[in-house]
Amino acid sequence: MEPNGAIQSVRLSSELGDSLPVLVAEDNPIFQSMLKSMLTKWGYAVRMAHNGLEAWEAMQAPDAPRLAVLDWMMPYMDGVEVCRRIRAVAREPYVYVLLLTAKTESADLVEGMEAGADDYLTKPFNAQELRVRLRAGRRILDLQEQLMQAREALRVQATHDALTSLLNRGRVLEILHGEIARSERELRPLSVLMVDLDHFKRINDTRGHQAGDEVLREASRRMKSAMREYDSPGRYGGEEFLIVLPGCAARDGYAQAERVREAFAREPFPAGPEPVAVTCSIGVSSRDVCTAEDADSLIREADEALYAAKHNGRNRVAEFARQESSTPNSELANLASFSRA
Ligand code: GH3
Ligand code: MG
Ligand code: MG
Ligand code: MG
Repeated sequence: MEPNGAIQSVRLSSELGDSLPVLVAEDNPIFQSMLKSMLTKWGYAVRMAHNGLEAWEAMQAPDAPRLAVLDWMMPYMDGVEVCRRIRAVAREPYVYVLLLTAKTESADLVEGMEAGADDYLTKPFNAQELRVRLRAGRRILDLQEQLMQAREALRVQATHDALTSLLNRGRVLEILHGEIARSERELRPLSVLMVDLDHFKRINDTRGHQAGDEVLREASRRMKSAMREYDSPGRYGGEEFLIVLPGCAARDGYAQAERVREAFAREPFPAGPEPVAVTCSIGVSSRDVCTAEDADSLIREADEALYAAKHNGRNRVAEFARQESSTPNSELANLASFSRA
């Protein structure tokens, strides 16, 4: 299942108070203790690396600091090389790198900046200058985080349905195509469910559109909680949902559909002042192994099975039974409809 509509918020460095972690890489013990005491006094959470290799290892950790102060000359690996490696992996969120250097030749500085350093300071440096430059770095990190949040919000908007927070039609179809390709490649089965609420129009007509929306949201919650983590339920149309079940052959697909049907029928839905009984009908189609062109036929078969479930009285699951020798007119006869209601 994809992350749902909830947008994960990234904390801005300014919101972390003064406890922003910073990696300090420095081989000279005098500079080590000086940097540590200054940065700690300014409120940073200092992680000290004593050479370039230690620094690079620290920066590969999943919780690596996003602010790094790297001495240029260090044993095993110099600061410029650490910086180059940080940029090469292009991790997100961005790491802001400040180089400390005793070198003053401008050619050297060009090398450092070209390796991807954001800023540099020549030793011996003025403490207040280091302080404000680190603050400038934090501002860049904050801007980058805000950008990432905005991008993530857009991604969620583009792939999710605003009412139910389920995947939208475009995204669930994309996932279906992806899972068909995977089924073909890994010789794994795949099932697809088409779920349609029964007599939903009546709920709108008797309870009003808002209550109808509330039912759709609750329906989505119940579907999700009846799913496994890697299943993908999506809103296909108004009160129709397409669910992609990777690794499920016909029998498992059917069982999964039954779980959804039961999750609806088990207890009434909240819908305004009075709860309302809501049921759904589900069509199932499956492949033991897919071929590339199966997307349309899987959906068409699930649709036809759904039609049979409606036709046979609703609140039931029907699976499309494929027969190799079926004639065009016998498709409905091929629909095995089972009632568990
Ligand atoms: P059946 O059992 O045959 O499926 O009957 P039905 O009433 O569910 O089917 P029908 O297609 O006649 O009606 C579907 C209704 O779903 C009509 C439409 O107004 C309603 N609907 C579609 N999208 C939304 C929505 O976002 N919110 C609400 N409240 N209603 C919606
Ligand atoms: Mg050094
Ligand atoms: Mg309906
Ligand atoms: Mg419908």
